Amino acid sequence: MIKTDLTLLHAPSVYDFRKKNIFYGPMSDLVPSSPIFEMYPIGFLTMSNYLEKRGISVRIINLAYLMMSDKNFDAEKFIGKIKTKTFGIDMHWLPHCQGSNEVAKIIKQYHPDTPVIFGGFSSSYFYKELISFPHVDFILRGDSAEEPLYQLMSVIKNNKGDLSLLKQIPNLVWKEKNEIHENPISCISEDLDEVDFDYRIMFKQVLKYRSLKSVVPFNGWMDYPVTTIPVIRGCNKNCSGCGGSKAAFELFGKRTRPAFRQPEKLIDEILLTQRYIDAPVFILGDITQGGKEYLEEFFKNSKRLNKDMQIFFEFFEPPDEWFYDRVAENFNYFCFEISPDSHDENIRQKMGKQFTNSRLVSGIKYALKKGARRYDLYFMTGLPGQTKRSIMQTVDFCRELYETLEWDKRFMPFVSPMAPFIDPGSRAFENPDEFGYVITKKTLAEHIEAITMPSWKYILNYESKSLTRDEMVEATYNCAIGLNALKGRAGSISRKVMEENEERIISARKIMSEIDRIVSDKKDLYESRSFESLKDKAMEYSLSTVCDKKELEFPFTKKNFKWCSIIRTVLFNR
Ligand code: B12
Ligand code: SF4
Repeated sequence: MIKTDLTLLHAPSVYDFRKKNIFYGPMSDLVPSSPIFEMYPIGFLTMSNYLEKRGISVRIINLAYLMMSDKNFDAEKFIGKIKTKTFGIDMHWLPHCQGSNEVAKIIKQYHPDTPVIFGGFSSSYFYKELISFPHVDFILRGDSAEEPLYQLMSVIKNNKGDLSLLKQIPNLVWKEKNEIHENPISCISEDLDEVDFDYRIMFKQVLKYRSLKSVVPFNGWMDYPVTTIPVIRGCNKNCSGCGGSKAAFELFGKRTRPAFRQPEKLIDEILLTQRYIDAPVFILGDITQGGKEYLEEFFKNSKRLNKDMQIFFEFFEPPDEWFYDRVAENFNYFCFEISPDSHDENIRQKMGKQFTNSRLVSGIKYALKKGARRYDLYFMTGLPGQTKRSIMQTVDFCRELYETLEWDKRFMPFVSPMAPFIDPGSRAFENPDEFGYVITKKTLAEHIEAITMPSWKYILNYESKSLTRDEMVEATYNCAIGLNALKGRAGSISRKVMEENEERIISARKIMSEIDRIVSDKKDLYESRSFESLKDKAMEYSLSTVCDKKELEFPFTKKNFKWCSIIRTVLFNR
C-alpha cells in the first residue's frame, strides 16, 4: 500500500453488523444507503480537495461499503495493513457512534502511535465525552473542518512533537498527558468559497490506490450515479428534531447564519461534474433559502448548463410559483421533493414549519403542470404531539391529494419514522418537555449501546407522550401500507412493486412481534435460538421496508460515466 498523510475512514453504523442480529427496520428507507449507513459525508470530498491542493495526500476509504459488499472482507486485517501518518474518522451522523469508535479501537490496536482525528456534527456535540476515550487523539469541532484540518495535518506532518503549535489551531480539541484542551471554534466558513465539490478527486484515488470500492459513495451508486452538490451550510429553519437546524448549528458549531455557495461557483461545479458523469445533479439543501436575488443569480448562471441536464431540488417550504416558472424555463428535466412532515398543520407548526396545506397542494399542482417529472412528499412518524390516529390520517390526506391531482403518477408520498434518534443539539433533544418527549438516551455511551439493540423500537432515543413505541411501530407500518396502495392505484409504482412492498411490510411487522415476544420471555436474548434464527430475515427486511428503495430514484434519462474524460484527467491531470 502507498503511504498517505491522511486516511479518511468511513465506518459502518455498527462495526460488527455482519455478526450481530439487529432489526433496523425502516430507519434508512428514505435515504439511498442501507441501515449500515454506508454513505460517507460529502465533506470527505471537500476536505480531500482542500488538503491535496496544499500538498497533503489523502485517501478516502469507505470501510462500511467494503464490508457490506463482500461478506468475506476482513476489516481488521485491512485496517492493520493501512499505511498512513494519520487517521480521520467521521462520527458525523450519530447512528455511526458504535461503528466509528470500534474502528478507532482497532486502529489503535494495530497502529498505536498513529494519531486518530474525529470530526463531524455528532463528534462536535459529544466532544467532551468523545475525547475521554483512549482511542481518540483529536477532535475538530464545527462544520468547517477544511482549514483546521490542514493546519493540524501540517503540524502532524512537519512538526512532530511540538505540541505548542496545536494551541493555535481553530476548532481543535486535543489532549496532552490526560489533560484536555479545547480551542475555540473560530473557523466558520461564511461563503463556502474555499470549498470545492470536485468529484475528480474520487477518480484520481481509484487509480492511485487501485480500488474503486473504497470511494464508492453508497451501495448501488455505480448504477444510480446521482451527484450531489450542497448549496448551503447551516439552515434558516429550526425544525424541532433536527441536528442541522439553526439552534443546533449554533450549539455545536457556533454558526449563527447559514453560508451559501455562490451561484456562479455552483454552476461551474455542476459543469465540471457533468464533464465526467452524465447523470442527474441533486441540489442539496433548499436553494430558495438564499432569497430572490440569489435565485436570480442562479438562474442567470444556469443558462450555461445544458437544458437537457436532469436536476433535482429539495425544499424546506413550498416555493413561489415564480420559482417553478424559472426552473421550467431553464431545464427540460426536473424533479422536486419536500418534507411537510405531517399532513396536520398544527403538528407541522410544532415541528417548526409554518406553511399551510393549501400552499403545499397548490405548489405541487403548479409544478406538475409546469412539467416536473416527479414530486415527492416525505412524511414522518413520532412527531411532537402526533397520535396514532393522526398518522393514519396521512393516508386520507394523500388520497385526497391524489384525487385533486387526478391520480397523477408523478406524485409520490413516503412515510418513515423519526429514527433511530432525535438529533442531539436539536430543540427537542435539548428541551424534550416542550415537545412532549422524554429523551431516554442522552450520553454518547448510551447511544453506542442503543444502536445495537435488537430492533428499531428499542434503539429509539426518545418516547413520545402522545404515542407509545408500539403504537408508533404499528402506525408507521399501517400508514406505509396505505400509501403503498395509493401509489399502486395511481401507477406511481407498478402492481408488482406494490404487492412486493405490502408483503415486505407485513413480514417486517411479524419480525418485530417475534422479537418482542423473545425479549419479553426475559431469557438471554443472545443465547436464544429463535432470536438467532431471525438474523438473515432481520437484515433482509431492513432493506426497503416501507417502500422499495428504487422508488426513491428519480427517473433517469441518462446515466453514464464519461470514461474517456475520466481517464484523461486521471492520467494527464487535465
Ligand atoms: C445533505 C444531507 C444528507 C444527505 C447526505 C449527503 C452526504 N453524503 O453527506 C443524505 C440525504 C443522504 C442524508 C442522509 C442521512 N442524514 Co443527513 N443531512 C444532510 C444535511 C441536509 C446537509 C449536510 C451537508 O450537506 N453538509 C455540508 C458538507 C460539505 O459538510 P459535511 O459533509 O457536513 O462535512 C463537514 C463537517 O461535518 C466535518 N466532518 C464531517 N466528517 C468529518 C470527519 C473528520 C475526520 C473531520 C475532521 C471532519 C468531518 O467537516 C466537513 C468539512 O467541513 C444535514 C442538515 C443540515 N442542515 O446540515 C442533514 C443531517 C447531517 N443528516 C442527518 C441524519 C440523521 C441523516 C441520516 C442518519 C438519516 C436517516 N435516518 O436516514 C442519514 C445518514 C445517511 C448515511 N450516512 O448513509 C442529521 C445528523 C444529526 C446527527 N448528529 O446525527 C442532520 C444534521 C439533519 C437531519 N436530521 O437530516 N443526509
Ligand atoms: S429538517 Fe428543518 S432545520 Fe433541519 S435541515 Fe431541514 S429545514 Fe433545516
